[in-house]
Amino acid sequence: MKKLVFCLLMLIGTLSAVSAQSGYTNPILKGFNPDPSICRVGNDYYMVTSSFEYFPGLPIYHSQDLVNWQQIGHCLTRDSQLPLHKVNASGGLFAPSLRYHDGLFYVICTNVSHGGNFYCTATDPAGPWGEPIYVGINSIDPDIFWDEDGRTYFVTQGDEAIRVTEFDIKTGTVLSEERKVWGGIGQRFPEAPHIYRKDGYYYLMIGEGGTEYAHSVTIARSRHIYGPYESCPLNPILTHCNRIGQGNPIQGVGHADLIQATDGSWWAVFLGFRVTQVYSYYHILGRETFLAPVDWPTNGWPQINGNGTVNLTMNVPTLPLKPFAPAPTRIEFDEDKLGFEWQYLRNPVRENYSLKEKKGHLMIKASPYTLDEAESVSFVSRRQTEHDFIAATTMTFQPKADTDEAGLTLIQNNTHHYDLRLIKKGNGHVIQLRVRAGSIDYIAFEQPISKSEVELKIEGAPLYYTFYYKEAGSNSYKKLGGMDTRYLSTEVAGGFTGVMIGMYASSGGKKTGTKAYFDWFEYKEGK
Ligand code: 6LW
Repeated sequence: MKKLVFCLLMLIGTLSAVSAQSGYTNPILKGFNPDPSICRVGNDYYMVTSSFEYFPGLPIYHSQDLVNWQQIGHCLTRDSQLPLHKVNASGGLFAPSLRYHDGLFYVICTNVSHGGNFYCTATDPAGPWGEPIYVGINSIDPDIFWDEDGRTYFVTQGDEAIRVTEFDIKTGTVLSEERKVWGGIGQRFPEAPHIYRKDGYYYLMIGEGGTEYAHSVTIARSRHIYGPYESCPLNPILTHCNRIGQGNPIQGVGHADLIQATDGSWWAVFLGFRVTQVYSYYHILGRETFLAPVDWPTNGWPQINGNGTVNLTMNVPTLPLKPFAPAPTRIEFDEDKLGFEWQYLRNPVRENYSLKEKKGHLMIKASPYTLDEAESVSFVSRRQTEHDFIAATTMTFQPKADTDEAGLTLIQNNTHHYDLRLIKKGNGHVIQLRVRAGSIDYIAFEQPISKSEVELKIEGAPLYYTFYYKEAGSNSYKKLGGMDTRYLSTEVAGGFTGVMIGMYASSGGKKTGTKAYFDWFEYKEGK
């Protein structure tokens, strides 16, 4: 009997631990992952973030607990879906919205450089997604709202106010005059609108203040889709641009989407950025995706995490956690495809890359374009996801011309990057750190090397990157030098993306076709 009671107590203990798990860490998507939008189908949650000039476009993530996420694909994987020819840094794809309706997933987005607003559908969010259907409305941040009477509305940003237009979801044809419905509480850039139907109201939630330090989320409601909308007395319902948010390492919170979980709880996903140091006003990782609980009384106004601010450590109950196995830190290039974490700049020239040409190696053929150009450079990259990290690779590169270069780069955009590269100098080779920060362009460090096979390593810390190299046959890394992180920050470089770590090869205007071979790549978070 005693045994039975003991077993029952153990069982109850285990069950309550599963259903009332407490706490998680923000951000939930680290590194360049802005403008999140979320939907739920049964117990599965899906999220999309924006991707600008990177290809493939619009990463799609999956979760069963809202805390742990795994990338399952991209929405736009074909050149026909995503033209990015000569797109400037932070051009291309702006904020998407992800919705599920009647058995179909919808992503609606804007290619600000080619074609404007469009949407695509898929039966499986992992893809394949259909060809874009373009909508002849000029704006950014579009969303689709399905009303209970079967009508569909195109909801979007406007210079003065959020605009709502009835449209045909099958063809993208606009069916009504556009109506300006709500201008927010008067901060700049009313954008990122989403409409939710709840308790007989249309709730219109938007981003205001612009996507920098004054960013916020505000909400209004109406009994009619076209308004008049009444502003929530608690607005803004999320911002760190106030006294409570002033010393928070997370800044710029805004651009949110709401989701109701399987257990009835409400949650917000939104963007924010982690500054390199509290009060430093520099951020390098780009805008990331955060999660906060939403308290939403019936017929009441929603409150995000109580007072509208969030933390890195969230001490709140969560859904039962379903973590994924951690991704491997080292890639040997043994597979015949790169994983979903890898991105090209603009539409890649496919023949410039191969995982088959030399077994277990990634081959990158030098393009005549350099990293300074808004072109299809020979380059493939992954996000910097933490301030503290180590990235390393072994590269074999035999430059033919003085303009040939290949290596590992930290890139915020084509005018702001640090290149740890191998080039030809006279009859020998050198390892250099080239710094490009706007019109500042110079070789910060240089060391001769005698081999064409070299290990390259970058160590990241909040304020400083340090660059190392190791010649084939040598036992230890040599330090080449270091550079402040801030010159790659969004505050210095501008734009909407974040620092990416890339392998690249360029022939600097000539057509040498020289190939670089990368044997493995390692990325580890932490000191
Ligand atoms: C996006 C706009 C914004 O379209 O920045 O944070 C723009 N908000 O809503 C680019 O991400």
